[in-house]
Amino acid sequence: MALGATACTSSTPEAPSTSAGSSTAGTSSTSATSTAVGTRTAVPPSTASPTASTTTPPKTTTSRATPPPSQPAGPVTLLGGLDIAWSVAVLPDGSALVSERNTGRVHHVPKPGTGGRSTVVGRLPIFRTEGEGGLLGLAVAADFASDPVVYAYYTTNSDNRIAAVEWRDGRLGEPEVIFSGIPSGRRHNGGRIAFGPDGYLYVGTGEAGDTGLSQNLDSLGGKILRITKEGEPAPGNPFGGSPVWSYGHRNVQGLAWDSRKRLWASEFGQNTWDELNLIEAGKNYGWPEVEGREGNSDFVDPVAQWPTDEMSPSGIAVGPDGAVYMAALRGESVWRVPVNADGTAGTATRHLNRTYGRIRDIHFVGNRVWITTSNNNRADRLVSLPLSAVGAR
Ligand SMILES: [Ca+2]
Repeated sequence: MALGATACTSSTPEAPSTSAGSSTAGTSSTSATSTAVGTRTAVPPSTASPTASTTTPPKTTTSRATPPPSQPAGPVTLLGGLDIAWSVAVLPDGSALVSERNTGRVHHVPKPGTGGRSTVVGRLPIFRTEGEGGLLGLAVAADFASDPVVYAYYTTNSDNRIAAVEWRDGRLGEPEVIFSGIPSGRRHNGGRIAFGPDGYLYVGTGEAGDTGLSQNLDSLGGKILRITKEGEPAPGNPFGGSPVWSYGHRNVQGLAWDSRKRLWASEFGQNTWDELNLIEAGKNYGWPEVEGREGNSDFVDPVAQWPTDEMSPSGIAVGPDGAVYMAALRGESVWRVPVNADGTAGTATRHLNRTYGRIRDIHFVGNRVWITTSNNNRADRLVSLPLSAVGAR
């Protein structure tokens, strides 16, 4: 009975509306914390994690050593009870904002260990229907401390758009739309936004189910865009005064830069291959002409690819070890992908397999890794894990 009504995109449903079987999977490893629905759920799961016992070496020397602050070694649910935890933006003070796709709410999560409690600090005016739209990406620029503005990507009844929202006195102000007209649909709304090392805002969009948009340079759909904080095409973009940075994408929900300032992007495939791409200005990544590696010189092949049932990638992050980490929805995992100076990838490894259900976003924060889940039924959460949980070093 699943998905019978929509013919065009069969096997990689990004929306978890039919994932009833997985909706309880996310409670397996930290079930002790998941009952504390709502906001403040930082319960130390002292016995919940198999990794916890390896991180505290025995002290056999002097007794004057001061123990480290009470940062639990294992998984910690920082925020629970969410209805699709789509995106995390970490603020300079170590606190974070979390977007809740299906409600439009933005939650503020205090820096772990400070004892504060999470609060709802704003709500974007989304138009929510069945499907993948809603409040999607959040981003803050590197100069947030002096210019405290939060950028949010969300779906209305006519488009996807980006608003700048002032952050003042611990609240979000009124959203000011800076960029609009990104195609929207039941599926393939893109939605990841992130500031690059050049200070410009990069935007991953989707073709909204109209595959012809991806190769059309006059459409904002199926692209990675690069714009200023004011929503103008960034200077130096490859197509004159266009915001388009790269094209031939199907649905981009992951953007991250490595230490060489290279941009990596995840991409949902249709029936065969999900992709990790190394993005260069003006290049064509193939959709819908090709999916995965084709060796066609008209298009840029992905650096790595996976069968769609193992991956369906949303957020990505570069770890402290320089590898690219990909949050997998359908694959219900985090994939670690070592990447090389020449732009090739080593052997990918799979972590957290079916531990938390569908994983939407990933960030490295201090010496921890944070993930969000995307299982519906108000069971979604932000979880902090030790680096070892995803194979990071
Ligand atoms: Ca491609």
